[in-house]
Amino acid sequence: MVWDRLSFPEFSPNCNSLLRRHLSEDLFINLMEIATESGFSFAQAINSGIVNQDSSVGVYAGDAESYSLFSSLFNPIIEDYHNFSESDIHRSNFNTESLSAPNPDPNSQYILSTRIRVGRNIVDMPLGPAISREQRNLIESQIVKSLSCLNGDLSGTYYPLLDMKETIRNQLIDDHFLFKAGDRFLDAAGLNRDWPEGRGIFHNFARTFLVWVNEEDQLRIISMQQGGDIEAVFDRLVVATREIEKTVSFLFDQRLGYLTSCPTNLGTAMRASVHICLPKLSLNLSAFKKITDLHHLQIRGIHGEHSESESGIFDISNRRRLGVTEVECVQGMYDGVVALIKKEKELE
Ligand code: ADP
Ligand code: CIR
Repeated sequence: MVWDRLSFPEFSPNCNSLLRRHLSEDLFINLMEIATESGFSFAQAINSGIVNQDSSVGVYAGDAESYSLFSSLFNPIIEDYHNFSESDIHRSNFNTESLSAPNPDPNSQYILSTRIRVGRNIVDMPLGPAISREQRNLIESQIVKSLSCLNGDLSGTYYPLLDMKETIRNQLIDDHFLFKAGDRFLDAAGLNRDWPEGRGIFHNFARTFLVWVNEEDQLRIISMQQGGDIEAVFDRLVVATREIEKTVSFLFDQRLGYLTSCPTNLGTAMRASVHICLPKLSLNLSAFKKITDLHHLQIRGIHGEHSESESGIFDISNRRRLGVTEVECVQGMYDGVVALIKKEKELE
């Protein structure tokens, strides 16, 4: 899609993005020539959703200021995605004692693995779409220094993408540990500039604790393991995030919680997921969707966002991240997974 940035963008008839839903011509005219102090323009904020007409959302923030300067577009999108209105305030509960999620599948019949991640960005820095090469590299060294302070089960090694052999990189991606290269949604948002410099992955020996550096967000702090022990995965994430917070300050807004480059990740910036095998239920899409909708869950494919399911295996995670606490994100995912397993058993 070629777009001259000063005329109202064309949307294809089958484009269902939140950008298309909420961008009126009047709004476009009001914002089209505006940019934030770090130089991130409105055109950059909406470019991904115009270039990629199959976007579900279609906008990215370049810095904290994007959320206020472009609020006439961002607020309705945020409200639509998270059901979070302008008068709402984000709440946090990142305490392990508040979660009740005993393993719903102790024999690992259905749940292959559990993963919980949070996104974080560094205070007083632009977000990835507007960051300079120097700032990105500086952030990488700051994060690597902070991660080198971790002890015990969390201690590990940082592997910069620049030095990584392609075979190793591909294996890490196939094994669900590393982000993919060349994502076209991120590319159009300016998030792949200077690739692969400044990007990398830190992980402990067991690969149960990982940190992605300078992908869509500056940090993606990840806890994951085989099977369905959701409490253990959450506990590890809480401990690791608190440890990192001792040496790095994160971008946080009173109303919107942790600030992230994609508005779907605001608030907790948490995605709690299981890879779950539901061969019978997946043949009955309306029953499947009824349960996932009731529990505010998102269905993704086996290789993450914008990928397909394989062999009846799905990535099931909390959809909302803002206006709900961290514990509520995980508890909602847990309750939904319990319901999915119950239904699958009934169909067997
Ligand atoms: P994000 O979680 O940051 O939104 P993606 O949807 O792109 O990003 O997923 C990143 C990677 O994590 C993918 O390889 C995906 O398959 C993997 N993944 C997600 N959930 C799980 C899980 N429960 N178990 C194992 N791997 C997972
Ligand atoms: C889209 O609009 O489809 C992409 N920009 C992704 C939106 C949500 N996912 C994400 O932030 N990881």
